[in-house]
Amino acid sequence: MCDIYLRGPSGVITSPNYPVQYDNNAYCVWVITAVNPAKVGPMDASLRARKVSAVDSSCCVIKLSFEEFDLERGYDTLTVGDGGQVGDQKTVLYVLTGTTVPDLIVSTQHQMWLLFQTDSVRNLLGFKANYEEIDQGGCGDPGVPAYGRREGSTFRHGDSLTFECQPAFELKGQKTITCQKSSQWSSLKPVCVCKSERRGIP
Ligand SMILES: [Ca+2]
Repeated sequence: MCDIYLRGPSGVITSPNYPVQYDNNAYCVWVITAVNPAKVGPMDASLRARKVSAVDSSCCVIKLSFEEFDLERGYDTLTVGDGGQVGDQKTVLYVLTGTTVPDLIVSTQHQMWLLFQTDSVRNLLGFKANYEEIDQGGCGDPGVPAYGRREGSTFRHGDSLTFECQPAFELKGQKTITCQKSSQWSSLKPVCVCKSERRGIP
């Protein structure tokens, strides 16, 4: 009824009917597969050649981050697994239920599967999640703030990015963020706000 196969590099997954309540007796499957076989910079020509000649889908993993999560606790569940074998208990990463928005989930393989199951009574809003393929051992590109610039262009564990704003703007938030081992940035990227907004403040 809802078997959905998705490709990278990014996209959105929502429960059926979202943002309206999901149905009873739902059984929905998603499989996300990374498409980018060699996410390496132009400086790494030899690395690129090596990676392409290797198994071409082994480079990237899938990062899943939730925006909204609202399931009937204990009865309606979203199971997230590593790889493409939907329902394989050995590959289950998390069985999610309830109303707390889960933390970011990163697969270890180039595929991730999701299985949404509901029982025969009581429906809630469901969930909305974003997926993105990222280098294994990395956090993904957080982007550059509007009216700003960024130093650093690698997103692997331990890498840092430093942000700066154009002359008429000032930075709000963390100037430097670091990719943590959890594959999450230490902080959200900062924003650049117009300095004139602060005029009149002593
Ligand atoms: Ca239910």
